[in-house]
Amino acid sequence: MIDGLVIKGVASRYKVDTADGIVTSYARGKLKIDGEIRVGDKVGVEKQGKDFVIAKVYERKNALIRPYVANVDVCFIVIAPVPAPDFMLVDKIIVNARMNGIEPVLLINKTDIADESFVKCTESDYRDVLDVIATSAKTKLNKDKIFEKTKGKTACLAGQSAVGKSSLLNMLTGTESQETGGLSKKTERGKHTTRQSEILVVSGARIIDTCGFSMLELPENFRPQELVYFYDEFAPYAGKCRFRTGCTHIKEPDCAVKDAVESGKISKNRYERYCVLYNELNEKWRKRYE
Ligand SMILES: Nc1nc2c(ncn2[C@@H]2O[C@H](COP(=O)(O)OP(=O)(O)OP(=O)(O)O)[C@@H](O)[C@H]2O)c(=O)[nH]1
Ligand SMILES: [Mg+2]
Ligand SMILES: [Zn+2]
Repeated sequence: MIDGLVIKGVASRYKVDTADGIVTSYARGKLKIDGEIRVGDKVGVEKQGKDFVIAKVYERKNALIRPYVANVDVCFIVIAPVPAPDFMLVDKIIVNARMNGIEPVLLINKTDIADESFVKCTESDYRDVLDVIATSAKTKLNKDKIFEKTKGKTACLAGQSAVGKSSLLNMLTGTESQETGGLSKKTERGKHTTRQSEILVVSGARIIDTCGFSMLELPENFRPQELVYFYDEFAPYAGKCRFRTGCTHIKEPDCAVKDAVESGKISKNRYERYCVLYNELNEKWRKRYE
């Protein structure tokens, strides 16, 4: 058996990068049934006739459902002025990444066609939340900063269709290896150009191009009270609420988080979306357990 890394998968055929080069491997019966092989998985392959088969999937350090990848260190959340960003989606990706021990980083792409205020407002909303990098696949703005975040690591790109994930990868690799697509004129939505995740190696980093998505759910068993643990910018205030660790920062009196929102220390937009997400989770939890 030789070990390798799954760099792409189409149906049940996988490209596996091994010490002997990239080989095409098929999933063995049970693994195929489980459908449990993802791009980013470390696997063992065995030669079987002309082909290779994946005989083993090694334990993962983490795994995401959207994008469907394993063993990543950094998740670049890509937004652009067009298609219009869904910041609720951004906030959910941040929670999902942090739950899995993955560092989220926000990339504001297409700055070449963005209003200055769009970039400024987004940077200000997310300033104390995560690293924000303004970039453009066209002008290559801050290409170095993106590289700095990926050195020696595995990173995935995540976000809506047509925000420019594949274009950014082409910028980073200096090639045109990734197919890119436009926006549908009628709906101003993406065309879902990328259909499979794929790992590319760029200056000592592994970066995964992924399929765009616009829907994301938090796990079924997510406790609403735990949502706040993934809002790093609330942390400096949370201990000062009247109900300390018991405060959800929604309706409680003498809430230091709400005060910080009022005085502009915490982004109002982020806080309002937190409330919406909390209420959604709460509703689901009640239906399920009461
Ligand atoms: N002006 C401008 N256009 C860009 C930039 N980056 C990407 N685009 C355009 O945006 C469109 C979508 O780009 P893609 O790279 O295919 O987007 P994607 O996020 O990979 O989309 P999916 O694969 O569908 O998820 C293409 O027409 C690109 O040329 C940019 O920085 N500036
Ligand atoms: Mg793409
Ligand atoms: Zn509070």
